[in-house]
Amino acid sequence: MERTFLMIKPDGVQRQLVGEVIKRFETKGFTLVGLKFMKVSRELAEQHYAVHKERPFFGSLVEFIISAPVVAMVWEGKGVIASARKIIGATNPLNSEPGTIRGDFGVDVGRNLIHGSDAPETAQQEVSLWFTEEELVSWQLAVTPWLYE
Ligand code: IDP
Ligand code: MG
Repeated sequence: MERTFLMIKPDGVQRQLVGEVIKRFETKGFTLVGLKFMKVSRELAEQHYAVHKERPFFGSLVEFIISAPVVAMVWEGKGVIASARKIIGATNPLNSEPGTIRGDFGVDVGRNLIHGSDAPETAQQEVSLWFTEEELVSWQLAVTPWLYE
């Protein structure tokens, strides 16, 4: 079963959208396997966004991520990596479709509420960057037979 890393960014926490965001992944039918509420260290933020190191927004992005608490999560399910990206919406909330998290709640690209891994390789990297094996819980939803044929 596929796993992905999601992070409700400081703006999502401050906007009090934690419950709303979790609800969207729960009601879709995905399974929560890891969750922590935390202040992010500069080192972790820089590692997480290392791919963007040369971009002009890298400095302000890291400052923003470490500025206030985030909710780090791992979700599991069939096709969860690509599906979560659809549920989240396009990077710039002004281009995100209504019905997506960014489309429904955001305006600015630097305040786009939530991160989601973009591919199987990055999902694996990000899950192990943010969580230890012991912090992840293997379990099965009781409704599994009603979600999967
Ligand atoms: P993603 O979060 O949709 O995967 P990426 O291109 O990987 O988007 O960029 C990572 C994060 O960097 C974005 O979510 C956004 O917060 C920030 N970002 C991306 N492009 C810009 C920009 O042009 N200006 C300011 N911030 C940006
Ligand atoms: Mg990205």
